[in-house]
Amino acid sequence: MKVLLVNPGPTGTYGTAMPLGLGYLASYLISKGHSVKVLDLEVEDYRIEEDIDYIGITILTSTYPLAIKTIKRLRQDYPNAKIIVGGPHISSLPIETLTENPEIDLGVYGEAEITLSEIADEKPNVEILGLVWRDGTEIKINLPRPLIKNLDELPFPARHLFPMDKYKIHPPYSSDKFTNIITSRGCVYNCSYCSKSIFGRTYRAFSPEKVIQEIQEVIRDYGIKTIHFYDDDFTLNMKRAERICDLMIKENIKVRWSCTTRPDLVTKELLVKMKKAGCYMIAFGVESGNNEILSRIDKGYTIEQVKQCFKWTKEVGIKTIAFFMLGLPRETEETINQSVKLSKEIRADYVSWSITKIFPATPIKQIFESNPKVKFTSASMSEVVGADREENKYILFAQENFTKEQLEQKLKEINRQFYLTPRNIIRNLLGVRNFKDLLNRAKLGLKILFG
Ligand code: B12
Ligand code: SF4
Repeated sequence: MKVLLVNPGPTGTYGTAMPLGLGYLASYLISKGHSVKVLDLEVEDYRIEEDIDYIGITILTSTYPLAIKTIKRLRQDYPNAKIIVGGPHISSLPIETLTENPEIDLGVYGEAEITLSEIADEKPNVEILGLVWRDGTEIKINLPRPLIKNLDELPFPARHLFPMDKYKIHPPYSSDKFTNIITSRGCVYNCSYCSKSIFGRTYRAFSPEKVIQEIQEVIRDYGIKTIHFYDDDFTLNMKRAERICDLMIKENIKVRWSCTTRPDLVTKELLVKMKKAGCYMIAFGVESGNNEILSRIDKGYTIEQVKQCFKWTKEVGIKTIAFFMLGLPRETEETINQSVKLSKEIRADYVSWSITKIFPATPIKQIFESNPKVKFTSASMSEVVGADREENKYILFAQENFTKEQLEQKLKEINRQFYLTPRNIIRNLLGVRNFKDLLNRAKLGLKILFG
């Protein structure tokens, strides 16, 4: 069968990266004998392909309004192709997504390589696990698809189908030729704002040897100089992270890389190894400077662990990004001040603040609801991804002790306070690698400071 995979866009997100989910679906379909084309509207113009049997579109809740517009257009341009949707949004709201959108023929929830290839093999709908489908006027949802046990059996993402030269990671990440790799799926933690609709709380990982092969492939085939590992927590299994570093050192792999992880998932020894293996930056979720809030949202670490982790990372010479959230349950002036104080104390190289948003099927909504005075309002697209000001009824803001406008104002003030200190201005200027990097940093700076 001939399959077209589509990433909706442009979303206006600052920085772009290859959509790895579509990359895995493409390579799996090819390995089963299907032919695949890709249209990444985040970085490419809309175009029509010939003889397409199935169109697969990925949807995040944040891209839902944009994706639906794209689907309507695709429906007109491909009247005979079956339209299939997958990704985090439909995995959280499977029935609603099909009910609201008659243009969609089939939905896939959860991990989808096998499910999509069974659809393309024309297996009867009723027999396909993980499928949402139409039986006349009724919408049916089949039992979930069990997760793939051994990820090493999957082929590498089909990067050759994607416009690899068009992806650009945003500063402060390195502006050298970059790609993204994901070395594991899932996370065992339970942070209450986090959407777990695809991989659940089960953690599975590619073997370190397979990870090294993928790194070597992207360097050889695409001239990649920097990698960002998109794992939820790159060091969740610290022994495995250490083994990946050991292999990078042993194979003399010349690449600079960054990753995201939790403050309680590093040791000084591991950080030393990571630095030696080429790690230049780590993004840590910190979220709040108040231990009660951290425990209320089920983070599972304390401020003391956060301080220790930033101290070690600095000592080792790896740059840090700290993510903080504003407007978490029971946030007050005092807890915001504690977060600001912590963000200064840990001396992170970059601090990124965001206002708490509630995504479908995440437990944080119930936490807010335990306070009867909380009011919920929906977000507009621009508040989530920056595209246009369309309302997105599936992403909510909770107005508890602050209105949304008050939080936005706080966010601007905090950013100005942090980035306009002489220390940070000098450090940012010293960090500039070339003219392109300078322009990117200037653009990002204006965006952060003036919204
Ligand atoms: C990397 C990442 C980003 C990158 C994306 C860059 C890129 N092009 O990949 C950046 C930093 C830009 C980003 C931004 C945001 N992200 Co993000 N991100 C991720 C992250 C960590 C990894 C994505 C990934 O590569 N996964 C690996 C692949 C293999 O999995 P997958 O994409 O889910 O694909 C599988 C299935 O979903 C399915 N599938 C996917 N597409 C399709 C299509 C079809 C047709 C079918 C059949 C199946 C199918 O099959 C795939 C293989 O099994 C995920 C968490 C996670 N671990 O997945 C969050 C995640 C996707 N992001 C999330 C959020 C909330 C955001 C933001 C809204 C954050 C914000 N600003 O507030 C923004 C929105 C950006 C936007 N453009 O809309 C949520 C989404 C929740 C939801 N309900 O939509 C997630 C799940 C995090 C979380 N746990 O809460 N993100
Ligand atoms: S550690 Fe990260 S991925 Fe895991 S539950 Fe918390 S926010 Fe989600």
